[in-house]
Amino acid sequence: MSTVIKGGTIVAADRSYEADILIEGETIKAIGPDLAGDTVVDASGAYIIPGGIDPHTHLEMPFMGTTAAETWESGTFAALSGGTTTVVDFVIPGEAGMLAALEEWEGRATRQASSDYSYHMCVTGWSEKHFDDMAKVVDRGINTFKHFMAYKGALMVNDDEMFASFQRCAALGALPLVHAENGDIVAALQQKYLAEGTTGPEGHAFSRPPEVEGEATNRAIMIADAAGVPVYIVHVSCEQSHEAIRRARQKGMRVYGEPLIQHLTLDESEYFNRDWDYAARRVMSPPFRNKLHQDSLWAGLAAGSLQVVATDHCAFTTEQKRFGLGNFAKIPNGTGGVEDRLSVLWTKGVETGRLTPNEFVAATSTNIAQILNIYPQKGAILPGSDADLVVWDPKLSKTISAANQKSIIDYNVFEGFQVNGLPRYTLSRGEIVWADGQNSQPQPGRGKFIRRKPFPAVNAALSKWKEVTAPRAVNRSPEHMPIGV
Ligand code: DUC
Ligand code: ZN
Ligand code: ZN
Ligand code: ZN
Repeated sequence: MSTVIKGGTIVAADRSYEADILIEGETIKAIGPDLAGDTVVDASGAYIIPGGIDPHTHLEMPFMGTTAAETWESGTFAALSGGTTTVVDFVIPGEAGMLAALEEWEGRATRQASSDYSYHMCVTGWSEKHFDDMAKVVDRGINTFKHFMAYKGALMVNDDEMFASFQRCAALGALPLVHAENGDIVAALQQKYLAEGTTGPEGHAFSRPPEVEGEATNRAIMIADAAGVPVYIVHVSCEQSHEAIRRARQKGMRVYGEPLIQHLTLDESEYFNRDWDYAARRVMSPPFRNKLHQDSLWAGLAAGSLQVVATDHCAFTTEQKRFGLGNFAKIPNGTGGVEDRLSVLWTKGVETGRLTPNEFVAATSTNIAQILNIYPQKGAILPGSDADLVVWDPKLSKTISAANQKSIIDYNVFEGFQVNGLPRYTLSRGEIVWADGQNSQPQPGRGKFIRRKPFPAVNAALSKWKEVTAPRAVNRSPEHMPIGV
């Protein structure tokens, strides 16, 4: 059985061109003019883009005394309906450690996922067991480790723990990810605002100003430099953080920055002079910022100092948000976005001229695949790549509304947004899994775990301290080397 996608314009990260795509089984077999296949998918008048990759989701995550309500079943189908064919979710170890948590995540994902998926492993403390478990996690096909510099008393790691973990990442060829907010200052500001009687959702924004993000981003980058490892900063929301990333990149460090579609398009006015539910539904960390910060993020995407656009999809119901009535610090942090990332970015980015269609593809798919080391299996339209393809119709439009979304949450932070550009078809490994207007259904269990190998790249530290001590011992056993290196 073969499928040919005919009549469209292929938009890759590096160029756009007209060609047909022949798919055999789950992969792309050929690209060229006048190809024939058993089934024809009509792409006339449309673009063909590589399936979106959302590098940042929290499906069914236990967090802040509750569990994110978006399930693997609803979240991954919502993703496909919006043109995202792979999600990368965060595994949070509990008392039983990383490997036990991984089993839990795998249990949920294998049964429920309609889209392909991968994981990042969170490092929430440090011990000899963490040191050992990280190697086992890498052997399981996970090459990224996430560190929270915020959420004091819960997920937060201190600098010594982060430095130990970063050094371990360097030795394993893994990439550390960082949630960069100064958790000590956030905790102090939360107490201050609560003591002053500011208990509503606006207190959330006041207690997490851009300075706490800028400080932590700088610190994470310097610790990464000391450890000689690249670093990826998640949900970059402000100029202070973006500036730190720009500066490091200019010095030759591999530092990556990930803004979210929410921070690009929603601003701090969402928290002020609103009814409680409206504002609380938009409480996430970092909070939404003002227009100057938004402009900085858009500029970074165009200039390449920020590389990817994610969602941090971590969706709670209104009822769950109300756990924080009377105390903003207890409002579960998180918003949705996995369904709408591509259409909102197309409308607010490409249609406005801020991004080219090729930059759009780079930020939603190709750059992510490269940074996470799954390119060109994912993120590419090339012979041999997985046939994760979206027939992207710039003339399809809709008004975003919770009333007709695939997400099972009772609201949508983009409610009322008019978007142009939607998938006519989404193909996952060669199969049409979403067709506009055709009542597509989730296929729980269809999604596959995507293994990610360690990286060839390390950062030769700019810091000099290692040169005057012992040379760094890098443990690179052959199974930790990517193919071709
Ligand atoms: N921020 C959120 O808003 N939710 C999940 C975790 C995070 O860091
Ligand atoms: Zn040991
Ligand atoms: Zn975070
Ligand atoms: Zn997150």
